Amino acid sequence: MAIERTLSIIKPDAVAKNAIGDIIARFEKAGLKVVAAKMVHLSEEKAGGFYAEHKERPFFKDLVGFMTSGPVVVQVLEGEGAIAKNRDLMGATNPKEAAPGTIRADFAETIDANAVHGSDSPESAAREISYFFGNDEICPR
Ligand code: RTP
Ligand code: MG
Repeated sequence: MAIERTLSIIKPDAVAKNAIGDIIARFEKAGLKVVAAKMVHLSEEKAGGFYAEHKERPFFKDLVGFMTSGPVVVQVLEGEGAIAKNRDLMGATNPKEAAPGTIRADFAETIDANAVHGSDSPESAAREISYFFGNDEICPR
């Protein structure tokens, strides 16, 4: 399988729980490398633009409110099949449906505050990575 990059966000609920290290350890143990990372408190504009695909959905306002409620940690993860691997590690969107041992099963309580984001396709990964990082902020290793 090809080496890919994907965008991961540790969301405000997981940052507030002091779970940044535990979550990044799961990525590293699964063979993914962090090649870019920063902590940022998103503005409404930045969070809304990030989730623009959901603009017309009933949960959009709550989603932007949640994503701007505290700092997040944004990372680029690199590795074999990184996009699907990260989605597998995350578990289902609704933590109540997430498989045991996944990040959302272990760190999230609700569908609104579900601990992590991960790109869902090569196209969204490319868009999301460039939404947060310039080429000079990504460190191949
Ligand atoms: P994410 O984009 O954050 O990685 O999550 P996802 O792909 O698993 O889910 P997505 O469909 O892209 O939805 C983005 C976020 O919106 C919230 N959501 N709420 N109330 C609802 O029915 C509902 N559906 C989605 C979730 O917080 C989800 O992570
Ligand atoms: Mg999504």
